[in-house]
Amino acid sequence: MSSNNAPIRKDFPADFRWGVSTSSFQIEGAGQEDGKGESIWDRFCKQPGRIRDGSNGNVACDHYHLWPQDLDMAKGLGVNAYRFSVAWPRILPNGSLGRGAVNEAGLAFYDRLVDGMLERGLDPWCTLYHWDLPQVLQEQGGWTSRETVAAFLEYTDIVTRRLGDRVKHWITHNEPWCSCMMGYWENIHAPGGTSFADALQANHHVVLSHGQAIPVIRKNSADAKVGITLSLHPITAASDSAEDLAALKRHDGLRNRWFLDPLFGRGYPADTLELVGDAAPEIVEGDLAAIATPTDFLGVNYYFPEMVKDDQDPKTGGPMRASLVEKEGVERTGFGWEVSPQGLVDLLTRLQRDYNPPVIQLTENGSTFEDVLTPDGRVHDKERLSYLQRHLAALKQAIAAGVPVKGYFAWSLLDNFEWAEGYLRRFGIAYVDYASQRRILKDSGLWYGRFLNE
Ligand code: IFM
Repeated sequence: MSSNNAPIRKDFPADFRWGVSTSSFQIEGAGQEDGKGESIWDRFCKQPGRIRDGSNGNVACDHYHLWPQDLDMAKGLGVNAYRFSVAWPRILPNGSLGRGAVNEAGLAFYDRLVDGMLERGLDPWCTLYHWDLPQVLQEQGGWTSRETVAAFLEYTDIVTRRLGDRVKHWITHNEPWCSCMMGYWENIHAPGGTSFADALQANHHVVLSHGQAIPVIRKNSADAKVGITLSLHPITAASDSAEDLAALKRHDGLRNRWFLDPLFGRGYPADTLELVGDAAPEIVEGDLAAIATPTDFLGVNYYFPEMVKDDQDPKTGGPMRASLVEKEGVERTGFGWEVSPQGLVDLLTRLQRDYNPPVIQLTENGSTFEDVLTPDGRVHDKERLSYLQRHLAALKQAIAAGVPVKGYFAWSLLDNFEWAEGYLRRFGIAYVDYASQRRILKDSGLWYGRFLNE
């Protein structure tokens, strides 16, 4: 899309939220500072071969110290909302009160950060869990243990008591698929496991902790809006054959419905439960009702669509007996993810049709490409710019079709620690020169700023 037919801000409702999205472990650094405890990602990074470039989050973007300039940059862009997450091990280095005291210095950091946002006219959107579980809790099973739910509620109570007067948007969890499936089953993320049953049990506890945290947040943060963020994918079948269409339904069951159905009060999808068999999570009476506690919004992170075909070989087809098909000739990001603005329209309209959430917030959307800092001191990231423009055009289309999307948060403000990929992937609309910690708005960031200030 040329910038001539790029969307303009006035195409969107006047009260639309425009934001940037970040997370604690990916940008903060200060890995051992001010009493912070070890997280599962600190531990994971120490295991040889886990992180592609052998890096860790010890320094990252040094946002722990450079946050004033990062917030200045966000303000300069013209966003009115800023999404960040709290690092649990900064608040409870020992995971829970039973094991040790609250770390005042950790709370004080988020006090400063939130005050800094408010001073700059940025509405703070706080994610409570963006994957950095205290390592001590992992030692008792991490999210596979029901005790971690209790610890999360304690942590939520502490954070929302402290920040709840100023933070009015809370996201309990970011992308349970990634923290549970990629962490406990696919062996890609911390803590690094290979058990499907563990992943499903961990996920059950994650969504249970979400539901049980909602009243705690509401108690401590008057008039707060509370939600959860899921990574969701529009899925198509490789052909119209009955087999591939059935594979689509099975894959969608685990990828999307497994999360959406219980949150929207339908329990786990029966067809998927049957397929997971003995790996199904242990569910205690009352859990499903807690998980379905009404929220104010559904947070959606959209990156790419998927195509699947029938595959009855358990080695390649997995428990859903479906495998991914690489589409040929499609545009892809540096990660190899398909670029599909239409996928965003398809996903959002499907969510509205099948689940009818009161409000959807697009809490992440972005892309990684090989960025080059050129001699003119700029990063001419024309692919990311085009990605951003076309996804905003798609968003406009979805809103026109009646989907209640009320906010868009670009992932991410800064290049950062991209989990198992280390610093090899740059998602920022601002380039980070890690050696000097200089930030340089890329062309995509400069355009986002112009778009917001039009
Ligand atoms: O960097 C991640 C983020 O932490 C969660 N959502 C997807 C992003 C890109 O992979």
